[in-house]
Amino acid sequence: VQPVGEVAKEAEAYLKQCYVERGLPEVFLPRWQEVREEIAKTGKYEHTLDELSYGARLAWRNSSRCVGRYFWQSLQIRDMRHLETEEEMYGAIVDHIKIATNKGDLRALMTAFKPDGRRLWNAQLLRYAGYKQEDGMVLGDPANVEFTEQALELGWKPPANPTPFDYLPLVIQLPGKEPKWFDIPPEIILDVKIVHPDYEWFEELGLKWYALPAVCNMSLDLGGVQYTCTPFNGFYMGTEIGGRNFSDTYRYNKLPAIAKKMGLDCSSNDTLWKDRALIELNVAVLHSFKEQGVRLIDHHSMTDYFMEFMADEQKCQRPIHADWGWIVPPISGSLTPVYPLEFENRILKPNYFYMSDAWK
Ligand code: HEM
Ligand code: NRG
Repeated sequence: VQPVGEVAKEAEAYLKQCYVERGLPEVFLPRWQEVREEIAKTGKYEHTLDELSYGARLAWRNSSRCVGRYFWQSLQIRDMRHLETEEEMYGAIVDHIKIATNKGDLRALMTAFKPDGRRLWNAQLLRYAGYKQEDGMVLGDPANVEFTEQALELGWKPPANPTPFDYLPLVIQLPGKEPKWFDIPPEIILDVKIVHPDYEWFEELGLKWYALPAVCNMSLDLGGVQYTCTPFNGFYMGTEIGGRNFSDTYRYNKLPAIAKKMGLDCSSNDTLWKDRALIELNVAVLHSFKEQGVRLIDHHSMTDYFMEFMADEQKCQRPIHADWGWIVPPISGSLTPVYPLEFENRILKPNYFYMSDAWK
């Protein structure tokens, strides 16, 4: 809980930006008057839906690690601040998944729940379980081992025959209460089988990935209010899946298997077998999403858009803040126009911030 003076300061700064930036300066003073009185009386205040919506978009625009910010104005917000129970929230999240997935024509969406400290324990709405096995190996996604263990402790039961791609349950926790878990109805989840345009053997790797990247472990810090439960999504850039999730040695680690199938000489680094396998894996990801009618973007197009985002911001005389190591894609970085740029990485508010794991 922040001191009242802090809340008031942040509220004033945000409301000013919210109204002045949109050419409504005359709204600012009366609104700020009202909010100031509310904060003096109760220590807090509520955003209008318009303030919440614009704030969520600004927080995206300020996310210096996000290369997708060209689309910041397209974010839609569902106001679910009136919901109380875990069951109601579960229903709203199921709706979020359906609306955002939109049968493959993904749309950028956020669902905002009451900012009272409630949490989703998940890192994303959709993610695959990671089961630590007796030999120390992991079945599934090693990134989710800890969360999977938490879900098991809460009584979630994995399928009778665990696979590398079992969807984890949603874990919802209200302030001061025990968390509750809920299985996501499989029929609302859209996923994409990974095949290669030229290599028929590729599908024997048995890879698939979900369409909807929906982050839900970050807090929207807006005008002195912490929205700790605001799942948001856009759509994937192909390299997130092909350049990291499937290829990192500490994730699905698929490059050795792909290189072997390609018949590459893996005995030495300088045959570039990893690099060649990595490219074909990324070709397969882009091809599969496109063929199965699911929106995603390649890293060349996305970084071109990022240059346009920078130009748009310059036109509005706003500084651009970015985190180079996150903006440059994890493959073929030097082929993209962002590679030679230098950025200042300042963290403006509103923004999305990491929270500590809810179970710690
Ligand atoms: C990070 C792309 C939409 C906020 C990222 C990353 C990529 C990306 C590639 C780096 C992820 C990583 O390396 O793990 C996109 C694309 C979008 C999109 C293609 C499509 C519209 C959004 C939306 C929001 C958002 C809708 C919020 C409203 C963020 C934030 C990060 C991020 C906060 C940093 C996450 C972290 O620090 O872990 N984005 N994004 N993005 N994006 Fe976006
Ligand atoms: N790299 C993560 C997802 C992080 C966010 N990426 C987005 N966000 N595209 C992964 O699952 O691979 N988004 O809101 O669209």
